[in-house]
Amino acid sequence: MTDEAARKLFAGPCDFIWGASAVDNLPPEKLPEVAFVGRSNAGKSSLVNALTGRKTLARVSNTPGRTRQINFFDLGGRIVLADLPGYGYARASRSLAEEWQSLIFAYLRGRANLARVFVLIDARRGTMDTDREACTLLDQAAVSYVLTLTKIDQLSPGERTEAERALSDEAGRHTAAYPQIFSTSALKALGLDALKAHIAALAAN
Ligand SMILES: Nc1nc2c(ncn2[C@@H]2O[C@H](COP(=O)(O)OP(=O)(O)O)[C@@H](O)[C@H]2O)c(=O)[nH]1
Ligand SMILES: [Mg+2]
Repeated sequence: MTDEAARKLFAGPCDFIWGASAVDNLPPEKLPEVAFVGRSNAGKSSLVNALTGRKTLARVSNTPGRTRQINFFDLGGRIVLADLPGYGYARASRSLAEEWQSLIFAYLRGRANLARVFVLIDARRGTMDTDREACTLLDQAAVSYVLTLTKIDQLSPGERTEAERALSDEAGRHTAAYPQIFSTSALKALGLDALKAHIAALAAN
């Protein structure tokens, strides 16, 4: 898979195909699938939009926790992108366990066609306890994932180096995490080609 082929895949058609708010209502597992997970406001929807060159494909919200279902997008009939609800959104009455484990974790555990998960970390905040919990769940389910910094445009070069080093260290502490991390900005279109190449390599031919 060349970079050119990856660019072509992401420049082609990408369509919303399914929204699921319950784990018994997921789309057929016909194509390989990659999922974007992370805290509310981590930049999941923005990254999906930036990768596919669509401004409003995945809803970008200023209100944390607004995306309450799993949104599925078909990319060129070759791979499905899944934009998941954020797991950091917890009103006092609704614990992380409820929000995350009922839908997200059931999805992550049971999805046979799930080829890769991207765990998005807001570069300004770094890895938080809920991120580590999510990573541990993925470790236990043996679902392979890549830790991915978002919003790196918000950091100075020095801060960026430090954030990347810290996240690489974090990756080293998890059994199912890729040792290599990604570093991205949806706003400034940084680091997107590496992500596209990684996803394109998983796409069906
Ligand atoms: N500066 C900057 N802001 C971003 C970037 N990506 C997302 N945001 C902002 O972060 C907020 C949350 O983004 P969103 O994609 O809705 O996050 P989600 O809840 O994880 O889907 C929005 O206000 C976005 O405009 C980025 O690369 N750089
Ligand atoms: Mg979102």
